[in-house]
Amino acid sequence: MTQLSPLHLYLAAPRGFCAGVDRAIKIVEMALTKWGAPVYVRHEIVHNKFVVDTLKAQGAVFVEELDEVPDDRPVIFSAHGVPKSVPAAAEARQMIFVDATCPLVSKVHIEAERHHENGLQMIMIGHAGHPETIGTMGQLPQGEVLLVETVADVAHVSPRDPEKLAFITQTTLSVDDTVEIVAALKARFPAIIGPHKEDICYATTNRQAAVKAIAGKIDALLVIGAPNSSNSRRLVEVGRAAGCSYSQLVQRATDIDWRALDGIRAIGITAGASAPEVLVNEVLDAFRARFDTTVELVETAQENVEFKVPRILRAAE
Ligand code: 0JX
Ligand code: SF4
Repeated sequence: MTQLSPLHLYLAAPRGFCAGVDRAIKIVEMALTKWGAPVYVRHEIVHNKFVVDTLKAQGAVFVEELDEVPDDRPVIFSAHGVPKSVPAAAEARQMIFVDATCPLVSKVHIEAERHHENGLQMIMIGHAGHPETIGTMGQLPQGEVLLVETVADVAHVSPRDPEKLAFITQTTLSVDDTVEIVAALKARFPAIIGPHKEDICYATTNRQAAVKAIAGKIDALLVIGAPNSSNSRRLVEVGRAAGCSYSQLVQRATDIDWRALDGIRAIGITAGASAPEVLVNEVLDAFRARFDTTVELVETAQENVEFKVPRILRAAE
């Protein structure tokens, strides 16, 4: 038998599902129990193909727009949030709908509304076209939320009144990049009001901190997550910025480029907030099959956040 080469595998913690993802998936499962199939879901409930395929097999039907849902079937809005126009359209059609927007995203929506009521225009730090950005910007009338994606964008944004401004952020941004964008905003608009830190959530912050803790010890980092998962992609970038030049996103074990990992002695593994632990285990097993693997858990924080499902589903609990 050939001897397997030794590999030290640092497993980041926290990793994987956050409280908002847990809740969103539970909402779909409970809706299926309560109303039977099909239950429609507007947009991927969370950005993960495995999760979506599992729910599809149970009778969930995923669509991008509300127009694709028949009036007489329940519809769930994804964890990322929706513009105000979406529940309004569902109400107008007298549909049953359940909002699986993460409460930490809803908190940002409420923040934006409060500032708007106080006469402030908003600057949102986020990624153009991402459903959370679309949903958050869609809480206020057109033109009331201006988007900046980078420090460079700050120089070009033109608010109505620089004295009457507040900023909000997407929940899944890079903590370090956002600090720089906020600093640029404050330098250009000293009167701007913002949250204490930013709106980046606990799960995003903790997963990035765990990656930083292992980045200096490893030859390669694999982040389990989907290409359309913003928080997962940020983990890849955080790994790279922290000094691990081979930092890659993989959806599951079959995506791993084993040739690129030839000769490595230490690897880091983490998972985005929408990636299930079953895929982490699949990746660990793939390493165990190819290397004499020692797994070391690197835990930089403990999480005990839990969110209740909406009242309409609680009887099905
Ligand atoms: O693309 P995101 O990271 O915003 O979403 P994903 O991967 O579905 O993660 C969970 C939902 C996060 C909402 O804030
Ligand atoms: Fe909520 Fe944060 Fe998870 Fe997004 S990443 S669903 S904001 S807990």
